[in-house]
Amino acid sequence: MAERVNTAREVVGKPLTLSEKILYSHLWDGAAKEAYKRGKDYVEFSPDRIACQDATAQMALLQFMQAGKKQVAVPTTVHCDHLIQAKMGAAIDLQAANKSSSEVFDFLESVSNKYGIGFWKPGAGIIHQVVLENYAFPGGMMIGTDSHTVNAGGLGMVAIGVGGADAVDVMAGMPWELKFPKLIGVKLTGSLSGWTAAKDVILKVAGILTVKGGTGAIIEYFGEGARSMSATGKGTICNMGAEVGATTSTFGYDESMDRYLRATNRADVADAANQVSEHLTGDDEVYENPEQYFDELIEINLSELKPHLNGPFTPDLATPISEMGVKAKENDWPINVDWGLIGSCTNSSYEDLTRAASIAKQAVDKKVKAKSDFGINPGSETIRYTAQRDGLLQIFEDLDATIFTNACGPCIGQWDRSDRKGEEKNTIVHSFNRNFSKRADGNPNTHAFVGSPEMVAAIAISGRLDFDPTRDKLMNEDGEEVMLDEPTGIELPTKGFAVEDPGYIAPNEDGATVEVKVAEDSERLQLLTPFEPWDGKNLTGAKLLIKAFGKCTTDHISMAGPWLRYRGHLDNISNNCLIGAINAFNKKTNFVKSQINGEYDGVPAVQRKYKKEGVPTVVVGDHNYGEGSSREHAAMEPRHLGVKVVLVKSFARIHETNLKKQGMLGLTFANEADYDLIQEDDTFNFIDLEDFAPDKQITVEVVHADGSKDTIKTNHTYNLPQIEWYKHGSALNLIKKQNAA
Ligand code: MIC
Ligand code: SF4
Repeated sequence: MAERVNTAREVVGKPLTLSEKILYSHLWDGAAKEAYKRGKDYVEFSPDRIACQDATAQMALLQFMQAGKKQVAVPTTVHCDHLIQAKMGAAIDLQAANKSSSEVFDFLESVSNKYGIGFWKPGAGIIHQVVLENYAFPGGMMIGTDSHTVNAGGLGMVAIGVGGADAVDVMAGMPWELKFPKLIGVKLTGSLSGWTAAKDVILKVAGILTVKGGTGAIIEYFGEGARSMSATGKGTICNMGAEVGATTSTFGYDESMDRYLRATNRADVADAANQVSEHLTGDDEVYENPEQYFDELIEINLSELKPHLNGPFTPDLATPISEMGVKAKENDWPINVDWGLIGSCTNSSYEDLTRAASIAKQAVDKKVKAKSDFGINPGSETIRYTAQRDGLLQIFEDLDATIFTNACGPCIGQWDRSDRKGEEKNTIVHSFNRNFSKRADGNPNTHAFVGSPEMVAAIAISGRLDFDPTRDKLMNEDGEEVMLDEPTGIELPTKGFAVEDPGYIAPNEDGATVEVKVAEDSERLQLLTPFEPWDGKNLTGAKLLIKAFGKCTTDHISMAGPWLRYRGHLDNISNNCLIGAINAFNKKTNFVKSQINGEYDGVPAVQRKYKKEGVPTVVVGDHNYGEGSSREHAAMEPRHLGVKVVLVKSFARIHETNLKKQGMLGLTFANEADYDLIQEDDTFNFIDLEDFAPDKQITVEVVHADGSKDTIKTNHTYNLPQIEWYKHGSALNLIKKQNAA
């Protein structure tokens, strides 16, 4: 590392940020030879490891199985966490999941066993907590098939969320490509105190940057405030960097990371890190004069930072607790809170549980009954076991909380909510990261607000969204007014972490004889058939499938919740294609006009008819199209159903790459206002696609129903190798061809 960092510093010709040190020391071609232009140059990297979760691993591994390799080329793990529904509590729910998803878990276990992949079984924990506890290390580079892979930035990694096809490249021993990111510096001064938590740092940053402000950038945190926070607190901040579109976020190596590594049985890693610690943080000059080295700089004084709640429906709508009452009234947000949920990869550490438990305990001691229901998802079996031993879970249970499985649960719509079934307007608060419409319970009228675990606990106890624990009193069972004291936390368990069965299964050394079975008639798994290559011609006569209005996240394009069932079966999951997107012409979801017969129907049905008739189609969208998840289903489904082009104002990073990998044409309006020209009965001709080349615009004739025509320009970001993916029909088709050669 020292050698590579020093060479990079010479080549770049100035002091380096931590992000640059990690990026330049992981170049595929070895030591740096040139300085890359941020936000411009595509660079090939060589990540140290890969992490996959059950909902995305199915498609990733189905693709890897086609690549013709015997073993994965870099250490890889699969984590079963998304497919477990929260309903009755951990014991019953886990059993139910093991039964209902056994086919998928067995598939993942056997593929992992065959190809040398470590397997974490259902109940072992949420991918990003398990990775932080076992695999993340300072100065490393990791990719993962989940957007919150970035959580590992809490241990000073550059960890990046990708689609499965990107992971397959690296599993197959090829480089991983990324546009060299821009760098946003966040200087943290002061220190956290009182009700303010690490979560509030990122809730504040989200308010500043908005859901797309971090696109194409790494956020690097530094300053005394950064050093004063725990490693898991740093993880929380990095985790939610995904919510501002950031490529990843990171922190320089410090004592909190040393402590965390030792507490998680990795003294060897801590010792090794201490030997090269100067390379595991930004150069002094950078942090002294950050404005000279970062593309953008934000400064936050932790001592002045107030606790926030973000939401509803978007994670960047930040409101300080003290202003919530007024704002909720203005916006008619329901004040009564039905549920307080603590968990998700972003806030399910031991420290998080202790801070929330310190509030819950006061409620018990001061005889205040919790007004809202309480649900807890511990981050890992290690955390759960330790929290149980230390009496933390009992405290929540004394408040009638339900302890759900160590898994994603309600965070991804795996929640059989007991209290409400319809579409009633209601409010929940949670310590998760995302709060898009319908996400937790499928109800479009559930107003979900994101806060720190301790704030969620306080609000759930009060039952009110406008409760400000620094000011407001609660009435206890004896009719006395009481106040909640500030939360207290324990960074790492004083008696150490403990666990009986962490839930890990190591792969066979030689997997050659392991058989992977996919039943022919399975409704959950389907072997892939390659996408058709491009015929090299201009695309003409393409019809508009849908013009999506406003926010169109991956949850709108390929919903999770009940649909997680079909993540391994491309044809079946395609029945959810774009069903959450709002049709700009009638403001309805899943209701679009077919130009074949003039009738309105659901998006998948209309598109399947176009496919049958051999009619190419186009999807049009707004800004930050494909925000949110890394799920490549959002790109594969339209591709499978015969959509040829996705034309939008702007893309979220992972989704744009996913489209390219799957052989789709992803374009952006050169002139944003041209979005307004698109009408319901439009036909599109891409008249110079034959000359598809890097940095060259593509011209589109938009022919309207009355015969009139607008000719518009569109941009794209394909480089030469990516154009090869397009030509071959997908990146995987190209890999297969190369491996066969
Ligand atoms: C999410 O938080 O949206 C998910 C579910 O973890 C996704 C991955 C998926 O869709 O399987 C993500 O963040 O990438
Ligand atoms: Fe799971 Fe939620 Fe984290 Fe995604 S954000 S990995 S669904 S806990």
